[in-house]
Amino acid sequence: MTDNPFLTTSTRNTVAEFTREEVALANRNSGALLETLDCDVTPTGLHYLLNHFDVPVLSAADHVLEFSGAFDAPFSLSMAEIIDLPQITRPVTLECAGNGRAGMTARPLSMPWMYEAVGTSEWTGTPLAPLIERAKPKADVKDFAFIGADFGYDKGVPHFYGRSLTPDEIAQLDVMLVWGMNGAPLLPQHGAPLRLIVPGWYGMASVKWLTRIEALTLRYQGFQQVETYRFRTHEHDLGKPVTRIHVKSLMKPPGVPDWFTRARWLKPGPVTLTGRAWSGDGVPITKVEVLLNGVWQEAELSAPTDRYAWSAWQIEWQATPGQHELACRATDAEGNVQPLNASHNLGGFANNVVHRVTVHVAEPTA
Ligand SMILES: Nc1nc2c(c(=O)[nH]1)N[C@H]1C(S)=C(S)[C@@H](COP(=O)(O)O)O[C@H]1N2
Ligand SMILES: [Mo]
Repeated sequence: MTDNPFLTTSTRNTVAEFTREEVALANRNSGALLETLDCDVTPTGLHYLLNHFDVPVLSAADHVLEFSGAFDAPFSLSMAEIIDLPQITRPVTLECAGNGRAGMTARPLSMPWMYEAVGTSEWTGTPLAPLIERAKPKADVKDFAFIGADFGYDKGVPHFYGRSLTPDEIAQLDVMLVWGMNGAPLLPQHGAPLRLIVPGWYGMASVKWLTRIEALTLRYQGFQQVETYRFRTHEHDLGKPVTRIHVKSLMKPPGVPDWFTRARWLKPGPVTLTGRAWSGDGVPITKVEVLLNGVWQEAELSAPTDRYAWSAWQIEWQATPGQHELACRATDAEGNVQPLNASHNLGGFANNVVHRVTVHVAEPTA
């Protein structure tokens, strides 16, 4: 029994590292279970959640999407009219910009994600760009604001959750107006009855409970656009906006877990390590390396099911008795590689440090 490192209970008595507020946020905003990384499509109920305010439970029968502001031909659409528009379904990997925040030293206080704020769903809806065209934006339009039905306060500022995209961004990104997820209507927590999906960008742009698209002749100044989601190094730094997803990979934790620590127990012998890798803006993954016995080795990569969906990878490993630290890191077609150490910014955004998994390899004790 001396080789069972899971017998210790001392870590259960350590002082809580996280604040009450972080724990409460973590209870509201669940993450994906990493054991589902084998699935091309994350099972619907396991897709991560990030809801800033209270989830509005809206009625699809009464819901209206309004085009307002600097349009020459503004109009409104009911859900029945939206569902009648040309329909597309595509798998898109969505990741929260705050994913990895808890792994930063000098952890910013917000939703304390470790690795799990990512998932892939088959989103069904209609392309957004033709609808914007149909509303005829005036020549001097500089921004389109997307406003959700959820309202609350952040840093004392009351606001509806809202984000914007410029005309150039609308032209470049394959933005979808979405009402379906994995073959079923959107669930309330994922933005029912209507949301935006901005493929290739971090999740904050994919506004849920969408009620209004407003054309603006000045840049949108909403809280979620200008006050947060920026790479800031100090309080008075305006910072660059957070946009596209940074290259990343995750490993499905091999073996079985210890309930409390989640450390892994693995039998000696051959094991297939698997996981997923993705990057932003539809840039393909070109390489995934796995740290085995202290050496980075190239994994076998599968083609993704869609330009905006993650890629599966796998590699064989001969697990030898003892404690090992495994890690994976991805490279994309633009040469971006995951860093070995987390960088820091005030908001705790876009931490794409390599995923490390500690495994204990020994014969099972029962
Ligand atoms: N209206 C509204 N839209 C929103 C949010 C929100 O709080 N309110 N959260 C955003 C963030 S930060 C992310 S990461 C994604 C998460 O989408 P999901 O909960 O469906 O995974 O939704 C985005 N859209
Ligand atoms: Mo997010």
